[in-house]
Amino acid sequence: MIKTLITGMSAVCLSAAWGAEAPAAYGATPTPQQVDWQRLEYYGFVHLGLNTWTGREWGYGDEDPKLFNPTNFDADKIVKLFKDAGMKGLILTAKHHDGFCSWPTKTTEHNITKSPWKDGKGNLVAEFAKACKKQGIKFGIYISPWDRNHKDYAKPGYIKDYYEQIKELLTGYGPVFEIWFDGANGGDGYYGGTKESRTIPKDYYNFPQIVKNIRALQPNCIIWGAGSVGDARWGGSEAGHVGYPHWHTLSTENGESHAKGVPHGNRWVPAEGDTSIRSGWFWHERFNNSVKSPEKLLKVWLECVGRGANLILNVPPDRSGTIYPADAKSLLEFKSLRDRLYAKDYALGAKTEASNVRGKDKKFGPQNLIDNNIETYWTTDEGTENPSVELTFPKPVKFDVIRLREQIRLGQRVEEFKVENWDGDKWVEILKGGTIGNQAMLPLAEPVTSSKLRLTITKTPAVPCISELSLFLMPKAMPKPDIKRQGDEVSITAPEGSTIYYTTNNTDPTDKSAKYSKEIPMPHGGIIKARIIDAEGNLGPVDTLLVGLSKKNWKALGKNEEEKNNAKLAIDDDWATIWEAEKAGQKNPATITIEMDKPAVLGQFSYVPRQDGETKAITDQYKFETSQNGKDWAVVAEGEFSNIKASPDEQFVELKPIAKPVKFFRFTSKRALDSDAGTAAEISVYPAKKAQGHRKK
Ligand code: FUL
Ligand code: CA
Repeated sequence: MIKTLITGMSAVCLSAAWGAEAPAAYGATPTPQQVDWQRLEYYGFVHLGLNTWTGREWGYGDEDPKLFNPTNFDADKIVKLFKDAGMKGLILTAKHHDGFCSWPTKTTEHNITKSPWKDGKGNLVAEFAKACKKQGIKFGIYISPWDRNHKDYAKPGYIKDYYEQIKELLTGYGPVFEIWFDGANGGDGYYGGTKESRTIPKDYYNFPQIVKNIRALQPNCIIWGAGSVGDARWGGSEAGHVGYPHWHTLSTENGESHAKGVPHGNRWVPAEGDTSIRSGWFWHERFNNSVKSPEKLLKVWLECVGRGANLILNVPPDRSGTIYPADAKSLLEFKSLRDRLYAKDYALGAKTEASNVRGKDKKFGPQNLIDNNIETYWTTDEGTENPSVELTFPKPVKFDVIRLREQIRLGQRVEEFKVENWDGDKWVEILKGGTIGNQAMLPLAEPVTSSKLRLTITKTPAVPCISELSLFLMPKAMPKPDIKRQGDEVSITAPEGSTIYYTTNNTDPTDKSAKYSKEIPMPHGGIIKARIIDAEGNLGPVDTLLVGLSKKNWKALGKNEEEKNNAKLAIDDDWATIWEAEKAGQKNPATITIEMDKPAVLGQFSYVPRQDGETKAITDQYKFETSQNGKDWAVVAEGEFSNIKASPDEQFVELKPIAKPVKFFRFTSKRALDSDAGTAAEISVYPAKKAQGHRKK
């Protein structure tokens, strides 16, 4: 009896000793919370606040809380939409830069109890938290460090209140999966009525302390931003995409590394790409035509989630508190595009064979790549050179997207890999990849038909631990035409053979609308919408362009030729050429003065910041004036281009009503980013009537 027991025990021990040992972790590794978070992939952002009513992107801090009144608001409806769209959570702007708190905080009067909504008894945070819990998606909080309302901002007094606000939010509303610390700190604001510019002292917020406080209250909450001590980082652009090759690691806090991370860095700080489904983070009527198409969103998806980052997509409610129909439609169609993309994984069912398996142990074998289990992985013996796996398909498969995943619990390793297809007598490379990490879902230029495929890991500092390999086929989507203004005319281009329909009355084109055949004259501007409709009557996505007055015969004025020639670059219909005040020896306030060919009643102007990737010298405070005779000027707009550094998009500004037609306008750069002279890639003006709509670049 005793003998059998011993034999039984040693058998157990021996089998453990025979099995190969898992590779040791490599470099920085994620916490279990970070792994869970990285697997969420996708969640929604909700910007709703006083800006929704003022039309601003950054409130100044002096807005009246009485404006806040989303009369048809229903958190359940919004949460249901997000859930139907495949989102795993929702993050709400509990407090944006304007300082307005959308919960009844005890820290400031500038809060929702002063709003007429629900007779001052409303609590936006509570309603969203409850709806998320009820419908089983996660709830998160955005709480801006910058507070343009608080009288003590940039002084010690504010910090106490700010910490208390965080505490209120983390103790009153159940689990918070992510807390968002925006990096924007613009300087000027209302600040209790002092209306001044304030600079914060170094380490003002003391993020290490904030992190400690949060961990004590909600240890599972992912801290986004927070200087160099957070759990997750910005993806580096507000267009949603992140860089590739893509690393989940950072070494030191370094602005340049947001998009791509730092190869083999010593801190695990995975990226989250953020973008809005429409122009602006808050809902504004003027952007109702700017909603991203499902195809465009799929592109963002591939360049964000497909590179291993999480995507947070902003879908902001309008003034009624509901999601605008065009936004909701695009959001759901984007979901169905993804469903089609993921509908079939063509790698499943293949026979797998590896050049090397760690300790010849089946538990590390290549079948783990296609077992639909993200935890199991293929790995090799130490020191194996260029390990590879062959997949043989029972029947040839066709695909144009390849997705790989590493077992990130053991760290991010792979730097380069390649995929080859067997063409009958030799291997042909179809993909040269960089990093893998959480996932690398890379589109091929062309669909590939394959009976045998080979993955080779060509560069890695430690044995690869690859957990999944999938093959997908991109859903066929109808392309969007491209509308362009050229001089007096508008042209529309689309892939050859497609039929384009367009309207100029701000309605979506149908097959009853005008068919496009040649340039459309539009010297006085207007709004043009176009889409492709195929032979079966399928409707493609609509492209919209708000067309300004023709600049063809405009004159740039100036003291000398240099000034004039320089200013011309802002009215040449070319976003690549830039007016640079400094080049003509001008300093802020620097001006461009334009004489139009004909007098016009203007309703709007737009400013395109430089599009060359630089942010230096982008104008962020402006003045816009008009004149009938070029001598007497009236200021018809003045303000800031909020958030232009992070989102360098075309800015549209409505003008104070102008009674009589004007022949001249003047744009003044009052302040510019990191420079004492401004720039402009393009300035346009729009007629007063129907000054509506806009599309993002
Ligand atoms: C930025 C902010 O300044 C924007 O207003 C917006 O909230 C965006 C998500 O983050 O940094
Ligand atoms: Ca230009």
